[in-house]
Amino acid sequence: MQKILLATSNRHKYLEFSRLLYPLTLEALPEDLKRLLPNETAKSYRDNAKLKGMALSEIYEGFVLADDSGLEVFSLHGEPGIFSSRYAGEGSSAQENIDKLLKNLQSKNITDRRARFVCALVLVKKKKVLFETTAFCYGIIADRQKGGGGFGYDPIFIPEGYSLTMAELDEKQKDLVSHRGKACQELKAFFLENRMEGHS
Ligand code: ITT
Repeated sequence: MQKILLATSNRHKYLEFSRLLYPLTLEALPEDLKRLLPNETAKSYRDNAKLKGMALSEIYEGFVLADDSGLEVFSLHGEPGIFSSRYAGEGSSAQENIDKLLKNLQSKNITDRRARFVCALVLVKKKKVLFETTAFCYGIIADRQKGGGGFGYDPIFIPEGYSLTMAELDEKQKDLVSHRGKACQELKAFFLENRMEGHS
């Protein structure tokens, strides 16, 4: 089976994708190639994922996998959305983003806390998109943050059917319900259906 280059600078995403796509082998983006990741200037998750996948496909012959993901709060008109990683400003930390979101909901007295995680996934080879999908994980925003697992907004997101935040679930539970987990199930099926190990 050929290796797949993962077009992300986010170590947490790399670790999640690696366990979700096992036994496919993922290659982390080497430090010196991270500068090739383009700015996310598109208006949709899908187009941002494509930007990342295509950019790395310029210099990598094999499969390139890219995703763009985010959290959407319905009562905030989909915020933080495609700006999830920089909600509190360029270079903001996960904690600063969480604080901004909770403060926003509180200051606007918002009681409808329904939200969803989104993951748009794109598989590219030789600058051609071979597969793409978008998957969701629905839930609500907790009143306060809890748990030390996961990353990003996990400490404030309670998936539908659970009373714990994503950061309180163990990895297996998160993978079963997460947006990224669902997108990866579809990608694995695509690899199987198309016997991609022989593809060149
Ligand atoms: P790359 O662009 O290099 O892949 P990134 O972290 O900026 O790294 P995204 O543009 O896809 O990746 O932004 C996703 C942000 O959405 C991420 O930084 C988190 O804030 C949030 N997010 C996405 N998936 C999440 C998850 O499973 N749990 C918690 N937060 C998540």
